[in-house]
Amino acid sequence: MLKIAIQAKGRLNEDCVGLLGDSGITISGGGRKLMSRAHGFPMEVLYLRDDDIPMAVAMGVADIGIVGLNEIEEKKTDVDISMPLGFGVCRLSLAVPKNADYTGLDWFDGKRIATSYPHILTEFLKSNNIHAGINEIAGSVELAPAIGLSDAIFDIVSSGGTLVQNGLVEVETVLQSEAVLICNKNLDSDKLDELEHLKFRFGSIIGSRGMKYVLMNIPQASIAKALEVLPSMKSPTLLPLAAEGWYSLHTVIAEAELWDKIEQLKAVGAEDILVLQLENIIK
Ligand code: PRT
Ligand code: ZN
Repeated sequence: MLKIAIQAKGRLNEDCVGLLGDSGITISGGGRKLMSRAHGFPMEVLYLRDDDIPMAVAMGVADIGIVGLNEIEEKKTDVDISMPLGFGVCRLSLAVPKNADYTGLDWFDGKRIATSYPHILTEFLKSNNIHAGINEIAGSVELAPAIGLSDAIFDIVSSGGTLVQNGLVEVETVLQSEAVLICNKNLDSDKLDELEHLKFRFGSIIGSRGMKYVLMNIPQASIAKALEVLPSMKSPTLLPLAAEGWYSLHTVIAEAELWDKIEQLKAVGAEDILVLQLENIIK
């Protein structure tokens, strides 16, 4: 039976539990226990701090885990990355005080940079031939320049709000990160098989996120024009209506382009357009 390590509490916990839940896998007890049994899939869930998940998976304490790519890159743990999961999206960036006369990477030469990600930063500085001091601190990195602990910071940025609040500006992005599914490198064939089943469920859920199922009535004469507008997995479904010369057209549209497409479809003659929540795309 697979054992999955997820963050006990923190930013990734809710999305992990959400992804499992959408995949038909519920867990009882939540983060209050160290371990619990999943329902809907033969799996045990281990709740850990995110920092400990890469090592736990590398050592086989857990077979698989969900953690930010930033943690994997920092710890250089020997695990396989199975799939990106589309949540926990952030970046690791260098930021300087907003009044600094930043001219380019050379600015960092001889400066001190505070971070919780010393290994990623060391590699980046080395590959760019920059000689800067690194102050490793565990938390509240963004406060370091204001209290004189460093000249700049290297930290996780998501909306950028924290940098603005602390009078800092992002000047270089070093790593794009998101939550990833990781696995131990020596899983036996039974566990690899179970992992494939799990990845299939995750893939269906992730692929359907942000997609809408759209139905509309359309006169036969407009179908060719509508098909030019529509993206679709293969080709949209067309069903004849009882009314002569009319069809019901069904398709899937990404949320980001939904209103654009709807306007174009209306312009070519589509009517009675229904937009439905899409739960799952199983390919
Ligand atoms: O207790 P535990 O050790 O498990 O958790 P933690 O406190 O170490 O980590 P946690 O829960 O804060 O973050 C877990 C993971 O979420 C990180 O490793 C990233 O992969 C991911 N993630 C996504 C983020 C953010 N977005 C994020 N915005 N992690 C941290 N932040 C912090 C960042 O450090 C900074 O202080 O949010 C602030 C910046 O946010 P913005 O939106 O103001 O730019
Ligand atoms: Zn942590």
